[in-house]
This record gives sequence, C-alpha cells and structure tokens, in this order.
Amino acid sequence: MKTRINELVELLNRYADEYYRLDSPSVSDADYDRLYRELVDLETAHPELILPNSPTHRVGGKILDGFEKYTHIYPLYSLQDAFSLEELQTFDERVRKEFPHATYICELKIDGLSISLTYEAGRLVVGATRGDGNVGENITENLKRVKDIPLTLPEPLDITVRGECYMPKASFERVNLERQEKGEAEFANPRNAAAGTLRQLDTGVVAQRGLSTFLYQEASPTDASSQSQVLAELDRLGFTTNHDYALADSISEVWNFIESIAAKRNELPYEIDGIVIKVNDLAIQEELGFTVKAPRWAVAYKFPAEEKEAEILSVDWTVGRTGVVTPTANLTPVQLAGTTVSRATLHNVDYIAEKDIRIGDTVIVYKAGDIIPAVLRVVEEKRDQQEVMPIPVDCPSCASPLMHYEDEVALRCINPHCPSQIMNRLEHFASRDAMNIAGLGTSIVEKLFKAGLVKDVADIYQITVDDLLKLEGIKEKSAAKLYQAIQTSKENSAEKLLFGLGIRHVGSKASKILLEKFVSLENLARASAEDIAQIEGLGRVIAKSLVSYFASQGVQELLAELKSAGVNLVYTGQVAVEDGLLSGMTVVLTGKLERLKRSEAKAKLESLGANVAGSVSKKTNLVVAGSDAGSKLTKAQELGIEVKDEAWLESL
Ligand code: 3B8
Repeated sequence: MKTRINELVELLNRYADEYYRLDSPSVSDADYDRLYRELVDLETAHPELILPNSPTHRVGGKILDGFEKYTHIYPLYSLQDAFSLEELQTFDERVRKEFPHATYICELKIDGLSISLTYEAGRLVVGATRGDGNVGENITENLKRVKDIPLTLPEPLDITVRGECYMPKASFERVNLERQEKGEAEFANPRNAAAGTLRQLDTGVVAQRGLSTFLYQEASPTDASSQSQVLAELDRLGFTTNHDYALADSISEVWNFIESIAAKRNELPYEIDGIVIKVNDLAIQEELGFTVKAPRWAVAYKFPAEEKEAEILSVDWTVGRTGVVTPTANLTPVQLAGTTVSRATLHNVDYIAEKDIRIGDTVIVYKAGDIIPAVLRVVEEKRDQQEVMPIPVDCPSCASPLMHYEDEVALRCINPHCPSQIMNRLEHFASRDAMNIAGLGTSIVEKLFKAGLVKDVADIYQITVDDLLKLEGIKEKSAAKLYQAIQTSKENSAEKLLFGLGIRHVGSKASKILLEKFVSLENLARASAEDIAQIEGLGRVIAKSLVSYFASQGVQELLAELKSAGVNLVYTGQVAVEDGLLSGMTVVLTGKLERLKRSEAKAKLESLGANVAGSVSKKTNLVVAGSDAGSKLTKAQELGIEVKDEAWLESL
C-alpha cells in the first residue's frame, strides 16, 4: 500500500511537471485522472500514509479564515521604470560609469503578482505576497494549489525564491466566461484575476483557476555568479522559469530584444507589460546595491499603451445609477493589447464636443490604464464631411428630458423612477465593495425589476426562493444560493450598506470613515452638515450630499424598511484608531445594557480605539458593566480592574 502511494505520488508529480513546466505531457489527461483518483482513494482509506508532497494537497477545499501578515526576511524591492530608449540610456550610463564592461540580461516583465516562496529542508513552508515589500500576506495555502509551484525540492535546501504568479490568458478567458454565466462581475484583466484568486479564502477555487508562475530570483544567498545561472539553478530545482530571455552587451542590443518581443507580445499565452533589464553579473549587482526603493542594477522598460485606428459606426447612450448618460462608440473591430475591441468610451458630451468626434470618423483608440478602451482623438485627414454627432435630448431609458448643468460635463436624467437608473442602483447595491451579494448581477436584477419584484434596495430583502424560481432560467441551486447570499449580506458592517446606497460623492472609503465616527447609520442620518464636514478626510461636498440625502422622506422610509428586514445598520468592522480616547486599551463588556445595544456599545468602544475582548484577564484594562453582570464583573473586581457603567460610555 505504502509503496503504491509512493509510486503514485512520484508519477503524478512527474507528469504534472512535464505538463506545466516542460509543456510536454507523456500521458493523456484521462490516464492522469485515473492515477489521480486511485491516489485519492488510497489516501482517503489511509490518511496516515498521505505524503507531504502529494499532489492531492493542491486540490480540494480548505476554507481559510483570512490571511496573516508575513514579514519578509529579505525585503522585496520594486523596479525603477523606464518609458523610452533615452531613459534606458541614462540607466546604462549610470551603470557604465562604475562598471564599463557590465553586460545585461533582458527578461519578460510578467504582468502578475510578486510572490516569495520559502523552503526549509526542501519543503515549502511559506508563500507570501509582496505587500509593501516588507510585510506581505501569508498565502501559503493558496500558493500550494498553484500547480507548478513545487511542494518539495529535489534537495533539502533552505532557500527563499521570488517570482511572479499570473493567470494565463486562456485561464482568464475561461474564468470570465464562467463568471459571466453566473452573473458575477468579470475580472478586468488577468492581473486582477490573479490577485482576486490569491485572495480567495476557498483554496479549492484557487486550484480551479489555473494560475501559473515564473520564478526569477533567489533571495537567500546563492552560489550562482550571474542572473542567467540563477535561472538555470531555479530550473534545476523544479521551478518554472521563463526561457524567453536574452543576454545583451549594450543598450542597442537590449533595444533590439525589446522590439522583437513587442512584435510578438500578443502571441504570448500570458500578459507582459514590459522588459526587465538586469546587470547579469551578481558581483556587480551587489556593488551597485539599492536606492531606498529600487535596485540600481535593474530597470523595468514599460511598453507604451497600444494605439489603433478604428471607425465609429454608431454611438450608444446609456444611463448609469446616478442618472449620468454616457456615450459609448461602436467601432469596426480592432486588436488592442491582446483583445478584440469593438466598443470604446467617449466619456461624456463635453469630451465629444471638445474633440469634435463624429459618427463615421476614423479615430485613435487605446486602452486607458491598460484596461478600458477609449477614444484618444479623431484622425482629421480621414474625415469626409461627417455630420456633427446628434446629442440626445431625452433619456434613452425613460424618455424624460435630459439636463446638461453648467458645472457638469455630463448629461443627466433626473427622473428618480427611470428604470435604467433603478436597475443600476440595485446592481451597485449588490456589488462587491457594497453589500457583496454574489449572483445578483445585471441579468438577475433586470429580471427581478421587470417582474415587478424589486423597485428599491429594501425590496431585495423581501425576495423569497419561490420568487426567484419564477424567473426565467433560474434553477433551484442558484436560487437557493442567491437567497442565502442576500440573507448573509444583512450582517455586513454598515459601511457597506452606506456605500451601497449610492449617495453622491460618498465612496467606499468615505463610508468607512463616516461609520467609524458615527457608529450607526441612524446616528449618521441625524448628524448635521457641520458635524460631518469636521471629520478629517471628508468635506463640505460630502457633508451636504449626505444631509440632503437623509432629509428626504423616501430615504427615511427606506432605512426603516431595511431595519425591519433585519439589515444591520451598525458599524462592526475593524477600526484602526491610533489616537482614540481608548487606544491600546483592552475593554470587556458585561451584563445587560439599558439603552445601547451590545453591538452598538462594542462599535462605540472600537471607534474610540479600544480592543473589545470576550473575557476578563490580567490584560484587561477596563470593564463596562450593565445590570446583572456576573462572573466577569467579580473577576474584574478581584483583579482590581477599573469598572465603568453605560452612562460613562454614552458620555464619551
Ligand atoms: C529586483 C529584481 C524587483 C524585481 C527584480 O517578470 C527587484 O526582477 C522584479 F527589486 O520586480 N515581473 C522579473 C519581474 C519582476 C522583477 C524582476 N524580474 N522578471 C517580472
């Protein structure tokens, strides 16, 4: 039995290596699966025989509680950027002033996330994100599910290696297709998808997402004398390295490499955003050392945003949740940074006027922030008498007249009952940074709205599983899941609700600051503009917007409905109050409070910087006791800990 398990682990690891690293599998997927299942069966029957390097550690789900901070032993620096040949020449001159004969290695700059892997006696013990370079997050359990990361090395080494974890273009497309089908928000690009995946608490999801890695650095001391030797050594140890690198004696050779890669960038199965140029000799690297931020021996050349010509075929005008009407151009399809682009934003009416963009124009398109296709300008030479673009006067969704205020660049629909606005508000409410109701995306929202089941956000909490089942194309399983997600969202800390309400100028950050101060949405609703404007980081604009929002009769009713549906209106999040009245104090609540709810008392204490603990110990600084306080109060008195009452807490 034991030998068969050994054999299977060894075989499966070898096949995985052939498949993921060498890209030349020697068995079929079906054969692999058969052996894999045999191993799972044996391990299930004999859990005591599970080997630490078993490939089954890579799949199947553990649910994590969250991630702990991890302090890097060797800090991760970032790279200095260069955007032109001139900037590369400046880098080269600095290097050559001290080391006239230095040579370079050029590596692809993988657009993923930096990771650090630490092995002890050849066994993976920690996998962490870069974080701020000094402190990252310990994501070991997730990185163990990335198939090409070796769990054990062929030698019992103590080493720390660095690299990029990324999502291949093919996995990205598959993941987004799945998300689209489920009505979940799609990832904007592979990098975001990789980041989202590594922050997953369900390790099973990580295993399915198909992440890969390229390792490029030994952070711990190494015997290698050049970067190219480091790559060879990493290869030998079973890591995946990128073989598309080149050695260069001069910047002109570096530039040739950059141009050759730029030309075939779109054919690569993963995204790159530039080329990293490093001094190849590790002894010279050491001499050059680091600035506060970056190594002096390396530079990251960043590709310019790609631009293409396309023709504007037509323009769609859509209404967002705030009533702003946004123009989007339909284009003749063009390939741009790896995807086919056939739509691009025209931002707003003023942008169209300023750039004099017309239907039928040939325009330059690019991806703003490398993500969102946008129109840069018109190619004037290619214009032949196009008519000025017609600007809508009525809302494309509800046909009420549109407004173009003097101080705004946008057109606006001010009808509060406009269907597009309502549906977009509902979608925003359910989005991740707001109430985070998975499954409540565009298509379900539209169905719920059209069925007359949901008109405002409070109605979401009246939906039953039966309601959902009446909608077209929704099966029992997803109905049950969505219903559960809605119920779970009731417990959210109230800043998510505040952000979800979509009040003008009140973003997720401001929402958090507001609830840290006011603790409950009801307190905030009673606050004056002066109270709010005083808070650091906020201002008059936010204050005015909030006050006028809460002054409306409809809003008061909405809050009452949310409350009676059981939606939490209190801040229960973590507070990082550094100079609060109770900062650094550990406080215990006990007994029955008269006026404050327990959650409110806790939130208030936390808003003042206290750490609220569940039991009294020598570390407790203060106990807040209500009536009928029992053993906790007795213990506090025994330990000589200060005891306060509810009135004291209210007076703070
Ligand atoms: C030093 C060397 C940062 C990096 C580095 O593919 C340092 O080398 C770094 F301080 O971030 N994205 C690479 C990539 C990134 C880095 C690197 N090499 N190939 C990448």
